[in-house]
Amino acid sequence: MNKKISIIGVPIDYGQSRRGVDMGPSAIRYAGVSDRLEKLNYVVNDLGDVPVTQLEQYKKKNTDNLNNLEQVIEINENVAKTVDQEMQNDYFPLILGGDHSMALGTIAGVAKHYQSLGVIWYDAHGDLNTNETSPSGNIHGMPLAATLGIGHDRLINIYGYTPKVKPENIVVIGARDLDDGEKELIKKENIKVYTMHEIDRMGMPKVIEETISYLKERTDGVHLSLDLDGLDPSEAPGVGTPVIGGLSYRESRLAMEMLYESNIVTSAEFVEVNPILDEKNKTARLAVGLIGSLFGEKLK
Ligand code: HAR
Ligand code: MN
Ligand code: MN
Ligand code: MN
Repeated sequence: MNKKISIIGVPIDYGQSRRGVDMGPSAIRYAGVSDRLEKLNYVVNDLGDVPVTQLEQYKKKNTDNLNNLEQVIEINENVAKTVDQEMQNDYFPLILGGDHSMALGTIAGVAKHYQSLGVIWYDAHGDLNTNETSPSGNIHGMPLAATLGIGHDRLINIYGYTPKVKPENIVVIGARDLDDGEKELIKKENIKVYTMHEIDRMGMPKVIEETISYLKERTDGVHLSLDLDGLDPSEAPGVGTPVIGGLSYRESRLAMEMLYESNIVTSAEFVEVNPILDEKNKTARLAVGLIGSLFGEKLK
């Protein structure tokens, strides 16, 4: 693994409707992410946060069913540029969120650096809606579709190019709350999805083994996008859209450990940590535990 890491905070909450997720990057820093990585002998460069204007009177619906579109676009152009620059300087970008709409920017910045980027989407949700299929108009439910070039023009063209990722290069893990439009898109584009049903039947080790060999065959870099709501809310309560029946911390940690051993992950983001909804910063601490294991922390 690249021994130089840039931490980039994205305190965005415009992609959804719950207050407090903009404090996610602070909560993860407070839970000790830098120390944890320095103990593993990484050089850690915390760049602080990408600028996000906090308007308390926000929540603007637009006529295209895209809430807070202008803010989401502006912030993500900056995210893309920052991620791109850090990669040019040979740092591994570790991005902390913030709601999942930030993946529009992270993947825009990352994908330029590869011929065929792979994406692991670890999430209770597919985030495969478009403004036409979204039940909420919340952009955090749309970034994965947008990276495929599917959805509203403004969203798909962030950082000036589209598409960013091919549908066969995506693996979704942990899905258990998919909207009808998302299910149709999964079928149409033949996207590889391990729902909780498959994970229960196969077990996490097999799911991750398959994911690794599937992505190794077709990609030259892999971005991990981990939404903390992929975990079960009994363990990770600090998220805006909890869905019961999720992954345990242990399973998730094992997944990260196996990804570390495989050496395929080239960028990562940990998103949707909402300290206002959390219990004693538990969810941020879980995020830090998962980050530690992704970067090679051993239990003995
Ligand atoms: N699918 C629903 C929507 O589009 C809920 C999306 C919730 N998304 C996240 N990110 N928390 O995974 O509104
Ligand atoms: Mn705010
Ligand atoms: Mn998500
Ligand atoms: Mn989610």
